[in-house]
Amino acid sequence: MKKSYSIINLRNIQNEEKDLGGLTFVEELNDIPFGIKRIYSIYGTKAEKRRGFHSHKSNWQLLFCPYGCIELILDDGYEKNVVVLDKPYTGLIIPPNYWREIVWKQDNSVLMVAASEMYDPDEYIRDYDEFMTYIQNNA
Ligand code: T46
Repeated sequence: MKKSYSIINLRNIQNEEKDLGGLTFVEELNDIPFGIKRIYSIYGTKAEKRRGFHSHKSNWQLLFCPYGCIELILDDGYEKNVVVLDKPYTGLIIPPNYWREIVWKQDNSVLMVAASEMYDPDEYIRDYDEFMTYIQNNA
C-alpha cells in the first residue's frame, strides 16, 4: 500500500516563565516511523530560492524548519500538495517516491532533515519524466 506524507507536532517543551524559549526533540521509532542514519541542514538560502526537484527510491525523511518559513511542494505522481513549515515544532514525514520542490519563503530559513538512509546518489531520481515512469512501474 502506498505510504502518504504526514505532518506531525514534534514534542515541544516551552519555558516561557523564565523566557528561555522552547525545546523540540524527536526519537527514532517513537516519534517517527524509521531509524535515523543521517542528519543534515540547509542554511543561508535567500527567499524565493528553490531546491529539491527530485524523489527518493528508498529514503524516508523527517523535515522541520527550526527558523523561518519553508514551503514544500509534494508530488506523488497523481496529485500535488503544498505544506508550509513555519513553526519550529512542525515536522513533515516524507516516505519514498515523492517528487519535492522546496521554496524558501524567508531569507536564511533553516531546513533540518533526518534521513533513514546514508547518502546514496543512485537512490535519487532527478528527472521528472523518469520519476513518472518509476511511479507507474512501481506503484
Ligand atoms: C532532500 C532535500 C530536502 C551529500 O554529499 N550528502 C548528503 O547527505 C546530502 C543531503 C547532499 N550531498 C551533496 C549532494 C550535492 O552535491 O550535497 C549537494 C547538494 O545536494 P542536493 O542538490 O541534493 O540538495 P537539495 O537541497 O536539492 O536536496 C537535499 C537532499 O539531497 C534531499 O534528500 O530531500 O535536501
